[in-house]
Amino acid sequence: MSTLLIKGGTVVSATGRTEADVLVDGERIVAVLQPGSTLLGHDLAASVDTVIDAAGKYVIPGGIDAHTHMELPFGGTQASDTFETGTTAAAWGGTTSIIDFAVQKYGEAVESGLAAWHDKAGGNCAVDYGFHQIIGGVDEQSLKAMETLVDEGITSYKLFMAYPGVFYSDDAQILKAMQKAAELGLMTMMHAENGPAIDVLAEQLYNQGKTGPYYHGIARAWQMEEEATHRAIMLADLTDAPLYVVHVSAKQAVAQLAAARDRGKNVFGETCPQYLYLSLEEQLGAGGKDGFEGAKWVCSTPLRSREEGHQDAMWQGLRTNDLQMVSTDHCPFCMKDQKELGKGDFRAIPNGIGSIEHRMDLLYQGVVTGELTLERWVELTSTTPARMFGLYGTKGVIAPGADADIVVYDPAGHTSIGYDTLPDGSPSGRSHHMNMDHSAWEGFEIDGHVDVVISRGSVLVSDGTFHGRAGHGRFLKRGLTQYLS
Ligand code: DUC
Ligand code: ZN
Ligand code: ZN
Repeated sequence: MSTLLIKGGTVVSATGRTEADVLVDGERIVAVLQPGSTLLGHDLAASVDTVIDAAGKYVIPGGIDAHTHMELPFGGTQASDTFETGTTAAAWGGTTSIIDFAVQKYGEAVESGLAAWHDKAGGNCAVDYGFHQIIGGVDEQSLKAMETLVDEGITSYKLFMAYPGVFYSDDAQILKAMQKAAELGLMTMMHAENGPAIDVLAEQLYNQGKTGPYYHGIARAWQMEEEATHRAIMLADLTDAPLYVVHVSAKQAVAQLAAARDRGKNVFGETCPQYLYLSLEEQLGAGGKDGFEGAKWVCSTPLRSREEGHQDAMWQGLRTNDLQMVSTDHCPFCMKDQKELGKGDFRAIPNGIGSIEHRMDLLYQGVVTGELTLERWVELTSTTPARMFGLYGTKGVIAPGADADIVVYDPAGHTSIGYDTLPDGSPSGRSHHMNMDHSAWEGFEIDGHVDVVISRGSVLVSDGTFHGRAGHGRFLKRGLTQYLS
């Protein structure tokens, strides 16, 4: 077992910051000490195997991305990152744990969906990983199977109010699942969009010849998100089931969450970097309403109008704790052969954006621009995800006994985001590690840099080099949520 001292940095937690040295023995943090401390007369720097100089840098708990989709079969294709490529990209970006979604498809047993996810991820991850369980068909069998999830370390499951005929659950199914979840202590995660109504709107637009990616955003109107969010909250209220609404993008949905929280309900919301920075006009409409470049940014819920102020409302929700977390909903597809499936019909564009590598940086930029405090950055990207999904203590904190998942972040560094070939084929001089043929974040500049990434005491990234390996990441058996009021 090796020992490590991270020396001279500013340790940032969800509640404050302090100058401290962090001592790691094997996989765990064993002490957080006054800078330059000796311990029982030992010169620590001379006694450990490795010293990392963090002077002038932030020392933060490793990022936890609680919403990813590696190798997800979706929209007639499959998300382009494998567990190996996706978790390697995560490590490069300072994310040391992910929670991916195991899928039970309609007609399939929950147990076999889950086993398939263990097969895909086992031995292939560069960082630690857990699972939520998608229940794509709520029936007697899947309700019964939910009873085994807690023992499997899977304490949250996702339902969809969208995608009729694929993952969709109707209100009766949602009610039954929430009753079961309340009994078991499971967190219900909800894709809150009114799918049947959206499908009608999408068909009408298509029949009018409005076939480009821009119309994906028009069909998935904010009213569809607000209505479904409200309905999910009411069903959760009735059943006393804690509710976590994923990928919130409409300001009206935030208002629904805020109102429920003001009534004391255990209702939570996650947003994603794309809903903070990107918009209907600039990205989905890139290349004009009938262009196809906007396909890069087709995701659901959709990017929303900047004119309507949704992005500002997301930042505000993060400040006021009406939204508690930022995950990526990392669901990458290449343009070639994947997004292109929807040329001439936006309904066939696979839904998803790849951001796992950039979440910590993109949110840090919110600190630079004054949207968030440093402490809130740590809380949103690591501490709350750990508490929300039953990992806190082991993950999400720099404290003795916690896993040594640590990022050294340089506020004087710089990160230029992008991919090496621009849409016109010319070189951009930038690269990423996600398995994608483009970047949804081309041209984003970050006034900070992920310098060193440590997972359970192993240095995965330092000096611009990846030292990790597929198979380092372990399955995280999660406990029940630690976030309920
Ligand atoms: N919802 C997700 O959470 N991820 C991918 C697609 C979707 O609709
Ligand atoms: Zn979803
Ligand atoms: Zn998702």
